[in-house]
Parts: sequence; structure tokens; C-alpha cells
Amino acid sequence: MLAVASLAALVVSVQQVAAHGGVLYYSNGGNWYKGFTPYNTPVGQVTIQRPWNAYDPILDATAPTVSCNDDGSSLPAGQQLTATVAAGSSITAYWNDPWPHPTGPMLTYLAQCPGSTCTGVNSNTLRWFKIDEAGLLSGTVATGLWASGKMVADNNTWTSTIPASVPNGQYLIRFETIALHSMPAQLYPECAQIEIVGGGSRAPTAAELVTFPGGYRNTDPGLVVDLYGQAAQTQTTYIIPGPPLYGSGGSGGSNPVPTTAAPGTTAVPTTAAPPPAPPPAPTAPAGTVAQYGQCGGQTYSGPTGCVAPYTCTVLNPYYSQCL
Ligand SMILES: *[C@@H]1O[C@H](CO)[C@@H](O)[C@H](O)[C@H]1NC(C)=O
Ligand SMILES: [Cu+2]
Repeated sequence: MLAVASLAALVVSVQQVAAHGGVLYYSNGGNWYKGFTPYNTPVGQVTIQRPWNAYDPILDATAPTVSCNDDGSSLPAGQQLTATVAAGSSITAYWNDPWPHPTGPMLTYLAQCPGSTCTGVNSNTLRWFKIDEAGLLSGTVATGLWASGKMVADNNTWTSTIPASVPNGQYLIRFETIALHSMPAQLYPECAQIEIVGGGSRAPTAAELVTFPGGYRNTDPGLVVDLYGQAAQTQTTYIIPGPPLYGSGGSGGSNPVPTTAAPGTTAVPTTAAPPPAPPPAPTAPAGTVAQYGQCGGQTYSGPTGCVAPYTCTVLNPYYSQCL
């Protein structure tokens, strides 16, 4: 009887493994780091990764767990390690093999911790900036090559470079893949602790920083993609969710990224004492929507007219945008 019960439990756990997963290892500069082992007690686990307890996706992009998975709090000091990582070097995250979801973006974020260690720091209190992003690499939304498809092809790994300009310090690095094969989108974030050395002096700007939760809305165009609808057959653009890329003004990928700050936000200079905040930009007349603003969609009830010269463009049934 006992053997039968154990077998049933094993079958359930194997099915979970087959359906979803997360980051199991990291590598950087020739060093190999084993991640946390979910479904196991944290007792005795020693790793740079923040603990996470299930292979399940996060389906609410505003959930507290969106920062570092469920629940992402650190191991006790002594068990929670921090990898030393050189600015300018690349760091690779290894998802379980095979990663089952080849349709969606890949994103990598950093958040600096106050004080001398990230151990014990609540990831929900940090401000994150995006150092890497890739979405639809080629083809159409329905049948094209997605960044997560490339991740699967590359031995279920994604490699991001720590920008050389990032200041030294204690950071959480947050690798994320988002799977779009069903709605709501499935978010798979995972965090690890790193100390960046040999870095630069460009702090992220205010416009580049977000909190998690806070960085995404469930209505973000990149989270409400219908892969199976009519529009996806011909659509070749995909808007990656989250803030503008650190140090950007543009993206390295094929995705349109706003090159101007969102209305009402102002990039803060990184050096010198801040001058008094400039007066807010004049608000658009009622009933008009600024560039990149939402102007339509199935559950949308706001204004639908765009500020000249932009036109309201249907990106999918759930989201139209002034472009
Ligand atoms: C592929 O990933 C596995 C971990 O999933 C790792 O052990 C192996 O070394 C990787 N292979 C290559 C060629 O990098
Ligand atoms: Cu899954």
C-alpha cells in the first residue's frame, strides 16, 4: 500500500515537472552554481538562488510573488550565498530540460540592495532595472521565433551580460521567461544574489526603475497576446513588458521600444544635485491619448482618440495603442 501511494505521488510530481519549471543552475566566469531545489526543504540547502517552492507559473503579473517567485525570501545567513560577478561579464541561467514553452519573451533585471548584503532583504522592497530583453525575434506572433524558443534551442539557457557601467554593489538578478501559449500569460521569474565588482558609475535613471509587483500590469500589451487569433497570423511586432532597457533609448531586439519617456515621467540625471523638478508636461486635452497609450481593446473603456500624428492601432483583441 505504501509503495502504491508513493508511486502516485511521484507521478503527480513528474507531471508538474513536465508542465512547468524554473531556473535550476547558473554559470558565470567559469563558475557553476547550483540553484535551489524546489519541492524540498530549505534546511541544508546552500545556494546563491533565492528559494522558490513550486514549478507553477505566476498568472497574476501584479502578485507579490512576481519579484522572485513564491516566495523568494532569502535562506538564512550561512546558507544564502552571493556570487561575485564582474561587470561586463555574462551570466547564464539554466531552465529545466526541456523547457516546454517556446513562445514568449526573455527578460533579465537587476536590483541593488541597501547595505552590505542582499541576504534577508525583501525583494518586494527593491527597485529593478532591466538589463536584457528579447521578444519576437523573427516571423509572426503566431509562427515566428520567440526568445524563449531560442532559449530552448540553446540548451534551455539564457545568457545576459552585466553592463560594464553598472555600479558595484550587492544585487539580486532576476531572470524571467514569460510563456504566452495560454492566457493569462505565465510568468516564471527567478532570483539569485550577486555582488557586482569592477563596475561603472551609471546608476539607473528613475524612468528605468520599477518595483515588482508594480513593473507589469495584467493589461500590458505584451501579456495579453493571443497566439491563435487572426491578427497573430500577420503581426510581426511584440511589445516587451516592463520599463525601458537600462541605458537605452532603444532595444537591441526587433521590438519597438518607446524612445521617449512615458507621459508624466522624466528621466533623472545620474550626476549632480537634482535641480527642482520640471513642471509636469501639459496634459493632453480630454479624450486624446498620447503616443504608446492604450486607445482600445475588449475590456477598455477610456478615450480612443490619439494625439496627432499618431493613430490608434489594433495590436490584438485586447489592446490597441497610439502608434
Ligand atoms: C546543458 O545544460 C545542462 C543543465 O541543464 C548542463 O549540465 C550541460 O552542461 C549543458 N550543456 C552544455 C553543452 O552547455
Ligand atoms: Cu508550464
